[in-house]
Formats: sequence, structure tokens, C-alpha cells
Amino acid sequence: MITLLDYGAGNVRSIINAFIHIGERIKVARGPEDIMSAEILVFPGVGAFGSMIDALKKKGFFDSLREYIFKDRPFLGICLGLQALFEKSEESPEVPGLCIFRGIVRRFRCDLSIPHMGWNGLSQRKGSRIFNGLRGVEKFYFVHSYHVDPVDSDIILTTTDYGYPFVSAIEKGNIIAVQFHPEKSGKAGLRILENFLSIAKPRQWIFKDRNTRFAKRIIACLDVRSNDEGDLVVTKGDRYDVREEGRVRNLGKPVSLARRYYQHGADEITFLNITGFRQFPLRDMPMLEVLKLTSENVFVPLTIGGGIQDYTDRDGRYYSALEVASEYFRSGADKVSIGTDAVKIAQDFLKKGGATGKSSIETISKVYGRQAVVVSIDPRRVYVSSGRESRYRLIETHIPGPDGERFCYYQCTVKGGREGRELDAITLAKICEELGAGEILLNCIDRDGTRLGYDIELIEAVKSEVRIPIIASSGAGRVEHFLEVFEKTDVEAALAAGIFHRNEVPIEKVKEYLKGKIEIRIE
Ligand code: 1PR
Repeated sequence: MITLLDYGAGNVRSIINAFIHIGERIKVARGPEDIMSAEILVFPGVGAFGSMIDALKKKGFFDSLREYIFKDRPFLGICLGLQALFEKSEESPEVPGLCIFRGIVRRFRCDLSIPHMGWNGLSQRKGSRIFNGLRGVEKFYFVHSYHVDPVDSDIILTTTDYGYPFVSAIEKGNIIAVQFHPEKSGKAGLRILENFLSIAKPRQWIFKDRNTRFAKRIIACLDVRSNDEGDLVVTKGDRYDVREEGRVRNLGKPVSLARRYYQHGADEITFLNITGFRQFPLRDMPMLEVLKLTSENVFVPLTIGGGIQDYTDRDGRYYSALEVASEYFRSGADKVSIGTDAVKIAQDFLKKGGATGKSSIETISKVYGRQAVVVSIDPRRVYVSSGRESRYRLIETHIPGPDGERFCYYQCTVKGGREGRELDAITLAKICEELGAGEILLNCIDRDGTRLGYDIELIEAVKSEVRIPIIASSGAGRVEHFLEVFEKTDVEAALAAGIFHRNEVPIEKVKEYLKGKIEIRIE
């Protein structure tokens, strides 16, 4: 029986599901006594270092966890569960860690996008049972802005390259801790969990010493809403219009499509509840159910968007965006995506001349970490006649407007493109980054569903202004479009919907085509 330490800050459902999937029984530690009586303890940390340590102390876990680990009892730490073992973190310098190992947790200092979010390899420094049965080509899912820097190099199990080599796993006696998320790393990650439990397995040297390479991600997006019969379906718009002959297009069921994409090698799945802005999303229980069911069998990151904002219900009860997001995380989401509310927040920011500390972006990223907050932008191209004087960020375009205009900006919209706002996409992205967003999902209404390829000008313009990862979205029609967006821009991920749903270009075909041209994850 595995005991899981849950201090209440994130998606522990995934790790529970992963262990259940490999046939293990798991119980959640309710108090310090459960830690001391554990046969095997798993600590999947998420969020920010300081709030994690505070939560461990408040719940009475801190001292028993130290005692358990000092006794060299079987332990697996994941992500912050690795970082917690060290003396302190640059993320919260005033908060001491568990001090099991000497060393500190440092913020990445490199020119690449931070967080380090996506699939990367491992390079072993010593043999370990946890790599038994792997081939050495596998990649694992990372999502973090800080990494450990141990004083004692003997504990280092693997390093990974991101700007420079950083320590991505440690092992000492019965203590193993990894920076990546095995529960989100597909079949290879499940194998690591199995190996961790097989104490008797021989030590293997699979990931030979070498530089690791960060992969570009291919993301499948499922726009979900109720159809005219009231069933929750995956739909797909043409420039955001999801109706055909007056009826909502039905392209399949969310859970089974997500499973199919996982099997086909999707690096991530995104669900967008596209009518979520209309009603209180927590009343929309089917979306929570979709997440719960999906996370039982899909072991790559799951993002959910739609309706994430503060809300007061008919009885006057107020729900914060943080509460809404928490419910999604508890149901299996790894990230939440904020659309309409992000535009409102950015407009308030400009009006008031700064942050309030109260917005959904700030409150959710403070508790769950910035990597858990995606901002979904729904921009529409607006042409202007001259490149001079504008309150919007203009782009000189190679695709002239109807009257030969050579300049345009990308207007932000809300409510699924139904209403435009006086704000451009570049300004929105920059403000959201400043407020704590960890990633931008960059759609484009003009390209959505057209199969004409991604809007490279839009993507380049936004990418050059922010440091957080960008997911290019809207317009993929052929495998070549994925290559184009990765060659012409520095985006970290490309998302598509229609071509996957209609099976016109399956994910395997995209990966087959990109293999050898672009670094990608191959299972
Ligand atoms: O505003 O916080 O409630 O979030 C609503 C979310 O739903 C937003 O992320 C918004 O992008 C999305 N949304 C709202 N209405 C629509 C619609 O289509 N009518 N979907 C919509 C937007 C855009 C992409 C799409 C790509 C790829 N979908 O996610 O999947 O364009 O499509 P393609 O590969 O077929 O071209 P809030």
C-alpha cells in the first residue's frame, strides 16, 4: 500500500490514477501518524515553495516527513517534492525547507522561456532501478521555474539540459526524487512508477551521459459544449462559428476523443468549455466529470478552460475564480486556461495603472504556481491604413488588407469572439505575463478552422515580447504547417483541433513527418 502526501495544493488525482492504473492501492495521509506508518511514501509537490512548506507545517506533516526520510524509508518525491528536501529556495528565500540534503533551489538563469514546461530527456550520473525496461530515448514531462542545486554530487541521479545542465533526479538509499512528473509522462512515466515500487530490480544505466534535448509539443484541443439535444460534445468552429446548417457540429465525445489522442501520442490535451462564460462553470458538472474520467486513463498534462472567473450565483453566494480553478485541479486538471477574464483584468490593469493582487491570474498562480495558469487569447486581425500613431501595437503585414492596407493589429475579443475590446493581443500577453500567467494559448479567429496554416505574423509578434511559453493555435491543415510554425517562430507548442477530430491528419502523421526535422517526443 502506497501512502500519498496531499497538502491540498493541486492535482493529486493524476498520481493516484497513475498508481491505480499500474495495479497499486493508495491511501491519502490524513495526519502525521499516517506518514510514520507508511510502507512507501509518495510526495507530489505542486505550487510555490513557500506555500508548500507553510501547508506542510499547518497540517502537521513537516516534522514527521523529515523523520520518515531521515530514517531512509521508501520515498518518492515529485517536482516540489524534490525541491522540498533541500535547505531553501530562491522562490521563498525566507522559508527553510526540510533540510534533508544540503543545497538550495535556484531559479533558472538562461535565455529560454521560463517555466521549463514540456518534454525533455535525462542523462544518468549513476545506475538506478527506476529506468529498468526503458530504451533511453524517452522524454519526460517537466514544468518548473526552479531546480535543485545539491552540494553533495553523489546524490545526483540524472541531469537535464535547459540552457545548462540542471539536476533532474536524485537518489540516495531509499530516497528517490524527480523534478519531472512521471504521472504525466505517458507510458515511460508509468514504467518509472512501477520500477520505483520494485525494490529488487537491478540498477540500470539506460540514459547514457549526453546532452538532452527539449521537445516541441503537439497539443490536441477539444472545444466542448452542449449540442442542441443537450449532450456534451466536442465541436469545432470555422472562425469560431460552430454551427452548420443551424446546428452545433458534433465531432465526438470528449472523454473518448481525449483517450484516442493520448494513445496517438498527443503531448498534451486541452479542453475548452466554449460556452463556459455563459453560466457558472461549477454548475456545469459534466466538465468536472469529463476531467475525472479522462485523467483515469490519460497520463499527459490536461488543461481546462472556459468560465474561469469570479462568480456570484443566483442565491448571492460568491465563488472566487480560485475556487473554480481549485475544483478543476481536484478533478484532474494540471492547468487552467483563462480567456474572457484575462481581457478584463488587462483592461483594469491599464485603467488603474497596475495590479490589484486580486485577479484570477494572480490568485491562482500564487497558490498553484504560474505554470498552472494559461491565458487563452482570441484575437482578430484589424487592418489600419497607416503604420503611424496608434494606441494599439501595430504589425507591418505581408498579407495586405482588402484595401491594400499594410498594417494591422490583433484585437482582443471576449466570450468566444462575440465581442471585441479596445486592447491588442501583444499588450494583453505582456500584462498577463507580468501578473503571473505561465503560458499563452494564442488562437486566431481569422485562421480558426480554415486549414490555411498558423498566423505566423501574429505568433512572431507576441513571441518576441514575452518570455513565457507560447502555444500556437488555429489554422493547422497539413503536416507542413507544424514544421512551418516551428521553423519560422520560437513557439514551444503547436495546437490543432479540426484536423485531428476529422482524422484528416492524425497526430502520429504529424509526428512521423516532424521526426528528424524538429525535436519531438516519440513514445
Ligand atoms: O473566455 O475564459 O470563458 O474561455 C473560453 C474559451 O473557449 C477560450 O479559450 C476560447 O478560445 C474558447 N472558445 C470560445 N468560443 C469558441 C468557439 O470556437 N466558438 N473556441 C472557442 C476557440 C479555438 C481553438 C481551436 C483552434 C484550433 N477554439 O482552441 O481549437 O483554433 O482549431 P483548428 O486547428 O481547427 O484551426 P473563457
